[in-house]
Amino acid sequence: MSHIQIPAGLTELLQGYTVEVLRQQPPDLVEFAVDYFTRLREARAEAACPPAAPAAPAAGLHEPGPAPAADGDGDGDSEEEAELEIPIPSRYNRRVSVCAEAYNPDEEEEDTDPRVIHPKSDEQRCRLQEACKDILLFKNLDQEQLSEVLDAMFERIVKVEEHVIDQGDDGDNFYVIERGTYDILVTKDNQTRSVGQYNNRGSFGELALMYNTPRAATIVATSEGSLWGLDRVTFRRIIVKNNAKKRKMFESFIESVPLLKSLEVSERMKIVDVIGEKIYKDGERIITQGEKADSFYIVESGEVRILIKSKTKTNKEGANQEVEIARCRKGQYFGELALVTNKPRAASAYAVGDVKCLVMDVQAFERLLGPCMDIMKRNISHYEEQLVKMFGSSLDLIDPGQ
Ligand code: 1OR
Ligand code: 1OR
Repeated sequence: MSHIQIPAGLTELLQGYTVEVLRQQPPDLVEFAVDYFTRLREARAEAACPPAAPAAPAAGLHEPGPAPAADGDGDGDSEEEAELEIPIPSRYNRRVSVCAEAYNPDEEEEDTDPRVIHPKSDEQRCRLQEACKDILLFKNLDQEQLSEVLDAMFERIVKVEEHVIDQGDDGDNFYVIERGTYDILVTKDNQTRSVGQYNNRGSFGELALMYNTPRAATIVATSEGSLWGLDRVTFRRIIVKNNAKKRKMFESFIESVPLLKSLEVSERMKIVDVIGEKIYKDGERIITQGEKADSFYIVESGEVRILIKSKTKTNKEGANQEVEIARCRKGQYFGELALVTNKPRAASAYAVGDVKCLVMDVQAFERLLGPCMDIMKRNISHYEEQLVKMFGSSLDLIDPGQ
């Protein structure tokens, strides 16, 4: 429609700069621009690799600064298609582009999809990797998908009382918490109540992006905080696409878990969407007695020992010893007690041989497992009976841990 020719790549170039300004809030915009574009040019010069092909030898794991090259292919012929090609001299030697436009999530050839890249310093990348290492939605990604997700994430600093998400809005980003505390508020029948909190870990904002629904809750910072955002397009392209694979992988297993039998099929599939698979080696501790709890586990394969510290059994040094109180096998669950009672972990859990568990965070546990709560509570009352049988009298005999 416009008669003015917008040079290919201009929009993305300015967008990249604007995003960095908004994130870093530099005091001097001109100074920052000089810095930003100089780094961009340097990185481009370094990354002289042939377009759209496996390229030069990989550089180090952390690549400094932004690295756009000119639209070397010369095929960015319309304004919409304009992409800023960025040869990333990265661990994957792939030529990528900064572009936040639509894609086909079913498209098989991921490698040709445009990629969103938010350049990061080494320091930022380290913090990002640390914040993402326990994010369940990232657990089943392969290394390349994970790298694409990390490249696309951007830092967002939040102030106390800032609304990160408002219930009812359209979904724009998914967020991983680096630090800070956040309240989860849900408004129903004109009444707003707090239904949970995030405390310096976890993630939120996946539901609107996964299911194309309005935001289901409001998330408000209750302290100063730092988040890593992932845009909707990248989220859908990678996480949602991966969920289709996850459904295939875990569907029949989830169908077979006795605890989940009372759920509708669609409810069980929602569980698959948000679970992550974690793998443990023989003897590895999965849960520590006395610690705060934020996850729930289902044994997918292998065996898990549940041990409790007894005050009546001590080792030579006089320290309380752990005694085995239960075993969990394929299809059984553990780690529900602390979530249901809102208390520290009552026992520790260890892998016997190699173990795979499906893991769910406490928010998903509360949101999706309500219909299974009666079964869990019944089993918890059995724990108490067992406890009396095993230890003769009361909970006083159990060392509460740290
Ligand atoms: P979203 O994209 O809908 C709000 O944006 C986010 O809050 C949501 O994704 C979840 O990531 C997160 N019900 C709905 N959303 C929740 C809940 C929740 N908790 C966290 N989120 N419930 C609370 C469970 C502790 C159920 C409330 C009835
Ligand atoms: P959690 O979140 O407290 C430890 O973390 C988990 O061990 C706990 O949830 C249960 O899922 C699991 N008493 C307490 N916790 C038990 C018990 C148990 N068995 C399994 N867990 N008893 C064993 C009953 C056979 C009674 C204590 C002797």
